[in-house]
Amino acid sequence: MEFCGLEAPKIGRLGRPPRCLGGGPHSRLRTRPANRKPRSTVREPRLHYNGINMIRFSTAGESHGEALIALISGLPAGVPVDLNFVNRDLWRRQQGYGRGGRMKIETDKAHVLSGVRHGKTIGSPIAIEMVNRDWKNWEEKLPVEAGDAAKHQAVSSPRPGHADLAGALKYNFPDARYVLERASARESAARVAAGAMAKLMLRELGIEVLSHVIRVGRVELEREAQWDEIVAVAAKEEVVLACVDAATEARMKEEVEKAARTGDTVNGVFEVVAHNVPAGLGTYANWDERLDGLLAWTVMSLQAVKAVEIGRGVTAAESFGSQVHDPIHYAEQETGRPTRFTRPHNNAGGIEGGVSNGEDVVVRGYLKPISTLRKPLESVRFDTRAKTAASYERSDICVVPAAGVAAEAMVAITLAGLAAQKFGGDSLMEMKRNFDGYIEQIRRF
Ligand code: EPS
Repeated sequence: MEFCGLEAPKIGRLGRPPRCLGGGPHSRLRTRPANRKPRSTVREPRLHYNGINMIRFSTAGESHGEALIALISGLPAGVPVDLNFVNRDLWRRQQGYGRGGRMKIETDKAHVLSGVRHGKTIGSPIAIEMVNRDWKNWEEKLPVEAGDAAKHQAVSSPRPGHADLAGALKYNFPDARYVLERASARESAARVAAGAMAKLMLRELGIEVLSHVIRVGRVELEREAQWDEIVAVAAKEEVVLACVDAATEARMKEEVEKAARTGDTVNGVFEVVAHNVPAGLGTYANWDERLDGLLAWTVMSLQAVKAVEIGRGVTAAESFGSQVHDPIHYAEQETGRPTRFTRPHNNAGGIEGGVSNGEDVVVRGYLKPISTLRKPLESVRFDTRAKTAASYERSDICVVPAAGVAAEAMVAITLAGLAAQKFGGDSLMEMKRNFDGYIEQIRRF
């Protein structure tokens, strides 16, 4: 059978056949008499269903604009939507020792505009709005209409490390105000809202995604964190630095205090762990479908993330192979997981050959320190080019726990995209049936 001029794909890895870009079996081809040749021999392009495209998501909104918007589509119908769960993640992103004054103004809440009815997804795009409470203080300074130019609050000397200079040059802005409005990490609140939706889908497949902090400045967690400890950190009602070890967390806090005292900033490293990920997400078959590559891209896209590590990738580079690779064992008894293959450790971070291997998927993000310094670095004025100090306006001193929550969202969206690709299904029931069948297959392997 022909499908968009190509051989029809088997319902298998993709779960459902791709829709056509017009002219497919649902339109003209079906009504064309069997003996008539197609009008054109040019093959229709096949939709590229990679992990990112299957679940599409985007955000809109500026830091001091009226609202942030998250748009996510591709989730199957029937996923229960618990708004408390979404709002809890939004709250978690606002927490942490070293957060700035803005977090005292905002109480981020998801206002779902579409795609959810009677508490469940309906398969349509989900739009979520989060109002910026601070907008009322900026409405006159940053109006949508022309407004009064005298009220414009210019950012007149670019901050080293921020998008200010590169953005102003690129968009031909006379100052950096519009640049920072969109480049600000405030945008990550919208990612968290979309990511919570992806997490809700993953939760139906038994997959959970959480994060914790493993380094602030020079203070590092010097042991492995257990999944239960990470769960406990995420459940706390008071977030300090989201470290699983209290003594280390106290020393991390001192690092932030040191930065605060000296008008400086400090960041560190978060670790995202995706628990219960089945083997087989992502593939080595094509470079742009490798799970590690997709995670590196999506986590690196977060503000201030300057390096991404999968498992113990950094230490692996300075170690012998015998010390790094995770030996493969086989359990005689049921393990409570789909497979009886076990590993004594997980240096690979749950990914081998760009494919999840059944262990926890572990991704670390390395954050540069926030570039807005109370004791600013050297810069020049945009207008006169005269030497001056970089602009300063209210900012954070340390955001590692918050960035970890934002990275959870990016990991969840990436995994949900690959799960939707592998298991398919327009309804959750259909997706779960395919998922359960696959889990049974790897259990019996
Ligand atoms: C942020 C909101 C921002 C900053 C911070 C992150 O609010 P404001 O600029 O009004 O203080 O606190 O943004 C940055 C770190 C940055 O570099 O722009 C948030 O909601 O996370």
